[in-house]
Amino acid sequence: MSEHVHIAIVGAGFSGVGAAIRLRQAGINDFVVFERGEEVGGVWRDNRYPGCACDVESPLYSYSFAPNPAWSRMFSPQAEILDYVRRCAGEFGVLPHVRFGHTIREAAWDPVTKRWQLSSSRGPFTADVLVAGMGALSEPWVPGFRGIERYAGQAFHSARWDEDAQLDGRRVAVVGTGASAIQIVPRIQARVGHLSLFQRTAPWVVPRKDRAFGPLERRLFSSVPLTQRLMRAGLYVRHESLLLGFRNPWIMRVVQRQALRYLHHQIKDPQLRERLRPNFTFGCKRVLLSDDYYPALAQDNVSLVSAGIRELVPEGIVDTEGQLHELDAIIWATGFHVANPPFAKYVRGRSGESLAEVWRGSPTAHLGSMVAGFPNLFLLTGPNTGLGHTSMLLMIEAQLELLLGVLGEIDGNDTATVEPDPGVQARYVQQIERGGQGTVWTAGGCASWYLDETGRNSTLWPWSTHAYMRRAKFDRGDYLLDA
Ligand code: N01
Repeated sequence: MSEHVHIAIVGAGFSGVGAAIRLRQAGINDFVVFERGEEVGGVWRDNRYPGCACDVESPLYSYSFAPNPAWSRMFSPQAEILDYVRRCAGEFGVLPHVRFGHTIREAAWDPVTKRWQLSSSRGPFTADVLVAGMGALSEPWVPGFRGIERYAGQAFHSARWDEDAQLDGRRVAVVGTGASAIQIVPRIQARVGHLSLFQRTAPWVVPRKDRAFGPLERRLFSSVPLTQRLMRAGLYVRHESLLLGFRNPWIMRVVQRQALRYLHHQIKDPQLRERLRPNFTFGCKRVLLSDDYYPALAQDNVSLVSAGIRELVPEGIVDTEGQLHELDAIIWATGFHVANPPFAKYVRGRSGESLAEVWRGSPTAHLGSMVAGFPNLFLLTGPNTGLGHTSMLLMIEAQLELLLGVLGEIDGNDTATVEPDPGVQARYVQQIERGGQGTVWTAGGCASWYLDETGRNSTLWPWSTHAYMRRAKFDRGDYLLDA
């Protein structure tokens, strides 16, 4: 016998916890949150590498309905963000709804009962509505290098940091130079014996301009909440104004000059500087914020390896120039399965096809949230809801309002199923496609994880978050409704 729940939310990260909070605030309590881990927090629970912090300012990287006057810094560290999600889950009454240690392995729509059949690691469930809050950056990805299984030393992914790893005084490689790597490198450089940083593409790096919030400021945030709301509004406007450059790459040339000056200022060795000089337009890949990345690379115990990786051998990594880098540990800072999320393989719609089969490597969804042929499935942080310029929490909250609209239709009008009209979805996807043309993400001359295997941007929302908030409203006429 399957246990039936009205709404099944999968994942207790920022989006899943946010969904649970908004449901409770709307008076909906018939829901369960399935979480594979043993605590809430999603990526902020899983990413525990040294230096892990948010690269969006905390007053903006937080729920609008739960300001946190206690943030210690502008860019808070991972532990504080995790603590914030935990506290929100507790204070808003979400925890009693969470089933920890429940991994959803399959979800199939049953057209006869009009329910989702869920197979979990702890037994079967059925649900009227399935809300996927698994996140876009939750499945670590390690390239399948030749010989990877033969390597005899320690190796782990940045998002699965090995607390017992012996790094002090050892020969360590970091592979990758994305947002994770540039936070890790400065924190381990002084501890390790030698650090080899494998760089395939030099990223754009700009100063982080972090600062602590003093006790006075924090007291002001808690006694006059308007002050923190004003700060959030200011940050919101500043980030949205960056969009002008992302949408008009020529503007980025000005910013590029500043970033190159920063590189010049921090790296004195002209040869190293040249190898750290990016060869694509600023903003095409995620811009990295760091004050200590370049200085760490200039230290004597660091080598920047810009040759590719040919294979792994028991002793270490052999690069494409044939040089063997002997290693005690490898840290894969190589990113995540984004356009091909593993969950897409196990969510099956009305025809029995999985999302992966329908998407064929290029995900699409109406308003980034619902997919034709997959009734009552709602994807949080779905296709084209990602951002390259501001806080994801803004998109998540806008999606949650849309979710409440869908649930209002189901619960208020005795509608059994809601799914987007395929024609409406196709037109929406075309608009997104057109909106992305000419932006730095598609025209900036880089290969980023924003683009899928077909070269399409299936990840980012190409306009302002305000435009998405306006757009993501439930409009009955756009959906096929079934009683
Ligand atoms: O992963 P990435 P990440 N050989 O995919 C390299 C968020 N985040 O974990 O640039 C050699 O960005 C790859 O090289 P290239 C944030 O949204 C946020 O760092 O493709 N190298 C790249 O350098 C971010 O964007 C925070 O040429 C290979 C790196 O691995 C997202 O997570 C902090 C390779 C992967 O970079 C992912 O960041 C951290 C190969 N075969 C992360 N394959 C915050 O502060 C890949 N690489 C909020």
